[in-house]
Amino acid sequence: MTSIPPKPVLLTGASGNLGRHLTKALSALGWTLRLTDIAAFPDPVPHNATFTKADLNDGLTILKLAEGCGMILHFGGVSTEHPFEDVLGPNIRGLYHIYEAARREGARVLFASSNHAIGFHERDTPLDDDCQFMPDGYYGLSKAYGELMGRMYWFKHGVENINVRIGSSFPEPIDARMLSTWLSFDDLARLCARATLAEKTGSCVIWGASANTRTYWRRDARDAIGWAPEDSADPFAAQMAGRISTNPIQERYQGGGYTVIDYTRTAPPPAKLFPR
Ligand code: 15L
Repeated sequence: MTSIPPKPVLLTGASGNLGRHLTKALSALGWTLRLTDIAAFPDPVPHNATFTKADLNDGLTILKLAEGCGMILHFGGVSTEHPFEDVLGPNIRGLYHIYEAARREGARVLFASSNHAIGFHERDTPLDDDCQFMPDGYYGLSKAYGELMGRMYWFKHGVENINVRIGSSFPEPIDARMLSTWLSFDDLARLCARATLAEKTGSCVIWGASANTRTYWRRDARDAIGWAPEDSADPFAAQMAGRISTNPIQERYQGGGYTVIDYTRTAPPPAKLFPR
């Protein structure tokens, strides 16, 4: 299999931390990239890439940007917890524009989903890719909606999509929770490459985490696309020991700090998610 996609790849959210790393890694492989973001691109644009400043709310521009592309790596939109009205445009309407563009171009989509789509699962409950959505805020809810949008576009229009439930993609783990959720930038770049080059993907879910022995997550579609993480948070274990919060709710759930943003429940949390 060639390592260069036959058509250009559209990367949204190119000016963010993950987008900048992906730009560097994928352009170094010789890929032709179309970069876009609502914010200016802070680095020199690689010679085999172009950058267009655009708002995901602007469907026409997104359609034009995707013209001739075979893959859309969708990292754009609001990437942390925000009020509902701020999430709505970029993450819901914007995602619709991405999927309409993919449908028109016959392109595949990699959707940067998040662990916050399942954040209210308890940390001691290992999850498979078909677990229930348990969003821990408006941001996580938009990611759950995004995954469902992918499923609909696959069944209805044959648009392939890989939904990567990213744990915590940072240069290094910064707290004890990330010993479970950390995804190295390099593992992410290799995952995007495999998702782009795989012969078929259907509509699938991948847990976006490195090979962390303390992981919360198990089965997913990684074998089908030929990806396996090569890095691990394990070597940071001693350094992260004791880096936990004092909030028992935050420490109980997989979504960590996001679960306690605007948390107003006063009764103790339910012992089970779905008591029967
Ligand atoms: C995310 O989805 C965010 O984009 C990132 O900034 C982190 O907060 C991460 O989740 C996490 O859960 O650590």
